[in-house]
Amino acid sequence: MISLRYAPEVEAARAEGSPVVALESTIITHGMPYPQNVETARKVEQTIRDQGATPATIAVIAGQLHIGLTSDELDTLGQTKDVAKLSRADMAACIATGGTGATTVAATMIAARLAGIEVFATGGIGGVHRGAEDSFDISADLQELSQTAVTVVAAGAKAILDLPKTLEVLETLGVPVIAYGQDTLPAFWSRESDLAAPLRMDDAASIAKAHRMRAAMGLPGGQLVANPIPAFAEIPAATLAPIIAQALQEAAEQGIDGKSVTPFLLGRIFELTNGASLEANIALVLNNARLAAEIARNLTQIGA
Ligand code: PSU
Ligand code: MN
Repeated sequence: MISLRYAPEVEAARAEGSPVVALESTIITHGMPYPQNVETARKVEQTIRDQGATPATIAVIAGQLHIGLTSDELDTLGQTKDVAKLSRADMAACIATGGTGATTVAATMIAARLAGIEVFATGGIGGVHRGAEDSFDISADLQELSQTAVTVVAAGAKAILDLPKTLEVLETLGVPVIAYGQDTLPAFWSRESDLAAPLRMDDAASIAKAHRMRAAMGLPGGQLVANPIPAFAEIPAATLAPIIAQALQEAAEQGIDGKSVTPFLLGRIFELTNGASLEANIALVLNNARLAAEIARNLTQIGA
């Protein structure tokens, strides 16, 4: 059995059976610049505490799988250059060789399940990239949702991706995609896309019940909750479209591939929007943290 390194507050929450929400670390190391990354991570953690749950930010540090980071660990991770970006394929190798790495959605789900954490809040999941018919670039996050029983709260998939193809793959894999409080799929920086959401739920209690029902039916895999960005922080899709097109073109011209694609695109969109994309990203993560904490509280209320 792998030994997990619990942060003191997570250990305490486990001992008393109170709700815990997992958080990823790739958004800290590869998704946002320093120092906003660390500031945001702290705000996200505090939002979860304010909602009556305990945050557990997941990362591999010097070969140890951490479930919850201390303030110092968070600060160090947020400033360390060249941290590995870990997914299902490489997390075990990183731990085995004493490495340090940040966990993507897929890797965070795996760690959360090992730690008995049922809910996870993030910004956006990885998905099917545009041009995937040639590049085959489909995030391992989608497979993970079909295998690992964690409810993931995100703001939909980013508009840098191919949203219709992402939805198709999720449907093929049998992953429930639940829009929170609306009929259309949210599109990360924008509240709405022109795609109908496969499922809609209007309260955290229903999402928690559906999570339990999947387990009762012996269905593996998690749920994707797509929570629209708050209206005040939204960037209209039409404003972003040319910026995304430019970032995608630059990625193609510079031959960016593999794991570097998503961080490159996010970085360029940050620069091209003069930081507005980051403000939006921060607002939606905080919003997702609130909903995830509410779902975690409901799961605790229902019981195992
Ligand atoms: N969404 C964000 N910021 C991020 C990511 C997603 O707003 O940093 C990260 C997540 O960790 C996600 C990963 O799991 O990007 C997907 O990477 P890829 O497309 O290489 O699978
Ligand atoms: Mn990829």
